[in-house]
Amino acid sequence: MPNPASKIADLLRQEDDFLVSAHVHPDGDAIGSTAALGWILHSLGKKFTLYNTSGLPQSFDWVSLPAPLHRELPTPLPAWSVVVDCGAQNRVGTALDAALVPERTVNIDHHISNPGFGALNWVDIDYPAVGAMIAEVARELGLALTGPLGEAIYLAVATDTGFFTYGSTKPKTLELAAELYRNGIKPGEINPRIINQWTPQRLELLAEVLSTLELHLNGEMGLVVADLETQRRTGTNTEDCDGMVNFVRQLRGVRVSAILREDEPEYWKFSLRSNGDDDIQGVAALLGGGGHKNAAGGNLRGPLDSVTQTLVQCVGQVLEQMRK
Ligand SMILES: [Mn+2]
Repeated sequence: MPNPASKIADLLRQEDDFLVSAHVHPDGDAIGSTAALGWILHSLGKKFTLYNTSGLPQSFDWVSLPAPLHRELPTPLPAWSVVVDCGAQNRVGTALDAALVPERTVNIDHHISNPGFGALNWVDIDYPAVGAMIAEVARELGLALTGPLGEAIYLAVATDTGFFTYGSTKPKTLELAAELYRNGIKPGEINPRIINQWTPQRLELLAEVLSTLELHLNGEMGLVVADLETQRRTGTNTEDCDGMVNFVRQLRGVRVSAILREDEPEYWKFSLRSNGDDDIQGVAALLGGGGHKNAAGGNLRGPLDSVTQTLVQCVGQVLEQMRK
């Protein structure tokens, strides 16, 4: 597609009445991209609704939004839906998944699994964050990346790149960060605001989760578990488990780190992390999930023992293939 950012910019300019949604249990890229698109539409004087069935996580309550983030779908559905950071259509949640009209959907994403479920699809895995793609759309529209728009884009890009440490970080990513810094973003203010959002309960959960560490595959895979009982005991929820898998990645010799998070009795969300050339997107795909080369996940059903076995087996299989 010739310059997809300008196609999307044209559509935003020409049409009116948009729904903006990212994936359920939104992370920094999802919230940042939603907010950034909202600010773009606000600048264009468009009618729009920001939507996420999970609502705004407490850790993002400081993010400046041009309109409230609704948990309920508006009826009727706005003329256009812009879906961001969703590798599959059902990532928007059941209500919007059922209501989405493909012919009136714009799909902006950076997941390799994305099948292109919209009328206008911009899927590019070279972007480290959807927020960086939204920045291109803003540029096409002649909007400066300043104020709340700049902040939203910074939130998206900083969080999805692990504060510019992951392999997805490109010279272009750092150039965007430099532009945002020049435009007024203060790293000493915004980074602590993004990072330092933990509750004592969450820290207690982390301690318990890390104590479940098991090493598999001759120490090349580290696995921790956050079961429902531990979440209940510490007064935390699934959202509080976010990012814990990264601590396991820090173990010397570990190539793949994993967390099994119990969302419903014996229904587990697995998240995998790796570094460099260790591509674990294939592991997730084997198990019906998706993601990126170094960060992927999916769901598994069953007792912990068998779910663990399945996951370890698949990781082992993929690591073995990479040795060949
Ligand atoms: Mn993302």
